[in-house]
Amino acid sequence: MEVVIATRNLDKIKEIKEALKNLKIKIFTFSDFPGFPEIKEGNNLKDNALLKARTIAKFTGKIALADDSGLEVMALKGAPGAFSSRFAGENVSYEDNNRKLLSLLKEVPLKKRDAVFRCVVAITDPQGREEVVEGICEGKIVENPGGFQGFGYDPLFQPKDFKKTFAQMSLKEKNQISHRAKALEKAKLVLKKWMK
Ligand code: ITT
Repeated sequence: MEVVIATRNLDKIKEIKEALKNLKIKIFTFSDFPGFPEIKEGNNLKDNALLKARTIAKFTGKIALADDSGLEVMALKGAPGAFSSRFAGENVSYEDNNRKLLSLLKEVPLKKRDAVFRCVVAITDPQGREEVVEGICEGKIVENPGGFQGFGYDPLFQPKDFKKTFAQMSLKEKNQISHRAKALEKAKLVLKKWMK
């Protein structure tokens, strides 16, 4: 079975490849397909994931797996959510987004800094078969960035029942508990079913 990961985000690709490594599938990425489309996203994780997967399945003629994910901060009424990659503006760095988040939470005490990482994964094939699965990881936003692993908001996110941030965990550790890992566990079941 052949599956294309419908993203240009190298950090996501790394985590997705690691999570799917013991499935018997051949994984393709954007670098295998010149002209891989850029997809304009909206404000809803499920719609975005489906749009990315559909577009890439159509473009490549293969099964596509797309991830749309975001961080929902309770004290900010669920922001940045689907706007997580664009929180500080278009084409900003992870650091710009982290700086904005910390500055908005400056006056908020630790016990009110609850947050949820959410990941929606859509799997589609060129014939129009589609499945959508979701994973979440609860935690809080720390007051000072910690760690250098991972990507995005990882230095600011401390999962529940852990004393370190995602950025202080190895890829293997993060991939046991993260929102993406949980969604991909379900996605694996879908792919196994489609293999039959
Ligand atoms: P694609 O659309 O090409 O998949 P993207 O980076 O634009 O790439 P999203 O629209 O899904 O992807 O935005 C996800 C953003 O949410 C990402 O850029 C990070 O800022 C944040 N994010 C998602 N998962 C994360 C994780 O595991 N750790 C840290 N930040 C994460």
